[in-house]
Amino acid sequence: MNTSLRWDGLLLGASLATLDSDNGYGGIEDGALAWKDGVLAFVGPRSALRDAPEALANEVIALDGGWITPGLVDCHTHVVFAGDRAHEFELRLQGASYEDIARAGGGILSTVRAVREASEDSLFMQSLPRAQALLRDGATTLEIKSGYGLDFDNERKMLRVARRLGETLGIGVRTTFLGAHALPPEFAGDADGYIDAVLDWLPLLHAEGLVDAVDAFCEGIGFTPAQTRRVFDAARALGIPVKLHADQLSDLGGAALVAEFGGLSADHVEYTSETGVKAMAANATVAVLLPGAFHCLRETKLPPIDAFRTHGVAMAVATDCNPGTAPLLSLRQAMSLACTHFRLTPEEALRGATVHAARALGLRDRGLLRVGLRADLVHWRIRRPAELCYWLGGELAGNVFIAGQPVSCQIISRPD
Ligand code: DI6
Ligand code: FE
Repeated sequence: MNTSLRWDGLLLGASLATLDSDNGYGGIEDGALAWKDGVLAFVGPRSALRDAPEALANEVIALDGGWITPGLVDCHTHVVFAGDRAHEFELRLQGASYEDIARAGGGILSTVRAVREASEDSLFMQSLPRAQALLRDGATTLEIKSGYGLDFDNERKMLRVARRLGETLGIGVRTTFLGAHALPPEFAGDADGYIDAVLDWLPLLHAEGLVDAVDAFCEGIGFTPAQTRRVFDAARALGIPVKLHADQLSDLGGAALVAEFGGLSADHVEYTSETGVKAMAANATVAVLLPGAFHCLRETKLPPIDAFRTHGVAMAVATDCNPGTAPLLSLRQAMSLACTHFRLTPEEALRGATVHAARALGLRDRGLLRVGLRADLVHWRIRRPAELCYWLGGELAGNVFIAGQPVSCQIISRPD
């Protein structure tokens, strides 16, 4: 065959969990998977190949067992931040609550101070190892939020660092503007005035290509539903999709609110009511489960998993990687926690970190192994897919490809 017509790469010798079925893993034993120009060109059993592998592809990679899944999609992270909050972890162990610490000026605002002090390069260098850790455990697409700058320059700095992480590592990055995350000290007592400022920044950041979606923290210690609605109205006017930190610590009706705006996702959703679940179902809003935050805060209120199942709300699983409530550097670990705490099946957890996570970001070109979609994939050294959720820690990911390119997970110690 003319070499220019041949596939760029062909993987053989592993089973495939395509997830390209309504239920089950979409499993294919002794599979073959090929791509050209970064896009999947063949997904099926090896026996269906029409010619000898070497005749079909410029590069043939023979694997020795294991499973190939779509690249994982971490659809909710705050991976760009400076400093850490290990001290708050110790305070919580002594009995302080997350809200107590936030009200005393710690919490999100202590990370805001650290981010404002950090140069853009320093913020990048502090965030890079975290993004690399997520990638090493199979996440080929990351959503990254702002929300620790809380002024124009520092929100912009965070979003620029998020973009730079994507360019440096070759991973897919979707940026989310979370200006309405907490009230900065310069606006103390004037949350509505702060929302005015957020609404001024949004079009400017969007014009710079830094905003793929808009989020807010709708909570007693965050912003009210009325303030959230103002942010969403502004996003809608600019044609930017919305998502929401909804019903994490109390039920303010956040899930129904974001669903009303046709939002991509309602995230956390521990306190979401049946009304909220129905509104999400009616608007195809994905429930993003964040069991890392649930675990670290030792929460007991479970998200309404059965209601999500009954009403057909797609459930995604993400790390929420952040310095306060979820210092979690593995999406696989989040999948495991989703099984243990929320009783997801390992299959639901894998769908949650692939197909449904892609939907929570509005991405239709990834999340499944299907001809025509991006060749984002991970080869795992496992005997069965449930092992992805079964092992706590460890290094299960072997080869990782993003758009058909092999990914190097080497630690980068300097920028560029
Ligand atoms: N909910 C969360 O889980 C993160 N933000 C939010 O609104 C936590 C952010 C933090 O504590 O730094
Ligand atoms: Fe979050």
